[in-house]
Amino acid sequence: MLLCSFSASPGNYGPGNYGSLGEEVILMKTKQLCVGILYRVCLFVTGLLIAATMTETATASQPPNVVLIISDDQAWGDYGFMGHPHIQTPRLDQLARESLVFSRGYVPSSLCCPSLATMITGLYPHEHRITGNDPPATPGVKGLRNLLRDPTFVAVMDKMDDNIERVPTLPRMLAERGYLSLQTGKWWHGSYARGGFTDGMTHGDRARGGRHGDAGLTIGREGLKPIRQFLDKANQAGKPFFVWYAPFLPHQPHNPPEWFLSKYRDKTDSIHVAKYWAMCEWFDETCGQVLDLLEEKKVADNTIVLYVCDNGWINQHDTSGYMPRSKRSPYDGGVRTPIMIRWPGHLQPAKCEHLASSMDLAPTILAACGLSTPAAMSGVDLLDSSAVAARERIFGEVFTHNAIDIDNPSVNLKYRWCIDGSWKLILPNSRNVKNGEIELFHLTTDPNEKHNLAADRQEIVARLRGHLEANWQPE
Ligand SMILES: [Ca+2]
Repeated sequence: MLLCSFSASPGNYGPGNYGSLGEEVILMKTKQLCVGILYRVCLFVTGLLIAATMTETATASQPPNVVLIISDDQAWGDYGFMGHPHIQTPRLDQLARESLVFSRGYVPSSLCCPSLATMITGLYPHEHRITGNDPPATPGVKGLRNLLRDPTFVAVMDKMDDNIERVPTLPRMLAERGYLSLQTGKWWHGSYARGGFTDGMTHGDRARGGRHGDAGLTIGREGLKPIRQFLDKANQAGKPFFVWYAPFLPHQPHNPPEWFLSKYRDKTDSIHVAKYWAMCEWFDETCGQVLDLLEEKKVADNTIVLYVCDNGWINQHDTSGYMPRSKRSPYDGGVRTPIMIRWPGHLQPAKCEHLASSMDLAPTILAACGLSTPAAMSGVDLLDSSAVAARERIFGEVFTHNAIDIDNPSVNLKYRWCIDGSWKLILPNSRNVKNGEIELFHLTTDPNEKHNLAADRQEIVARLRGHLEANWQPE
């Protein structure tokens, strides 16, 4: 526009600027020539500007790609950016500097299968009905290896897996906007296709070890080739993509490469703890490799990266196992996780102290990708700051590891919990927790949940209990 205005100005070519007729004629011809050239230049530049505008519009209307990074069995504080004194997570620290970080993030359920099912559906376990990792064991058949060969057990597994086809999932919903979706890592519901992914690693064949990821569990531990190939495929197809990156990390087996383990051997007197810490750094390295891949393929600027962990893990001192107040428990060691969202050009990096839940991931992704959120999803769009600030409480529910009844979540329930501001209520279900007691903690002053205030603050117990009953009343 500036060039056009300049070339249309008559002052530069006015006759009063020249001394003789001959000169004037020459100058007039020169002027006409110049005007002609400038006119063409103008048209060319205008064309370029229109083309550039159209390109911008096309880019703006191109839905963003989505990468969901899911840690497996890692406590909420076990990152550099969350303040751990020894564990080094340089790549996730960098992601945190570039992201909207919810340091008070939670998952409703502190066990892998129901937790992941919540992320991909935006539903509570009592809603998607996937409450445990496995169905009830067949009487008389002992050991998972034998159970996976038992036709009765496998038939019940398949029936339990049907639940994922009964509910909307992110890949199925994103497909409505033309997305290609890739499953890598953990996946509990048979083939990746049952969740609506267009591409994936997990075959789900029980005869070949299908249970919680099979071939998918090599991702990260053995490189990222399937993701690299998928990004090329999406690029060639000209389609937006969704990547589910749920590696078997830092999950057991805790067998970190020696170059990581050597950094932690002298940081603790427990080799088991040192190995877990090294696993956290190994996982961090693979997250960095995923982010590098986005840069290499030049898609990072139009890709939303979300981060969450499926459940906590506090390693025991004397063995490679978890402490009671971590995985499978309703305590923060089991259900709390940082949640991060990076979206270059759309989201200012910041730290948010409001509550967040993995229930929010699906609504957040759908909104960012221009899709409406099904009414059944009760989470909020985490990019809607007013909705985040307005929410007063979040809920969770913890079930038995093996479902007792695959059709009725109430039968499998162990605990419900609610966080309202700084207060956290844990309500045991007497059906599956013998001699359990109601617990109330003030997380701000008692982050390790050591001081049960339920007896002293019964009015708060009653209030939070009312909220829990309003959210879900088990049978
Ligand atoms: Ca897990």
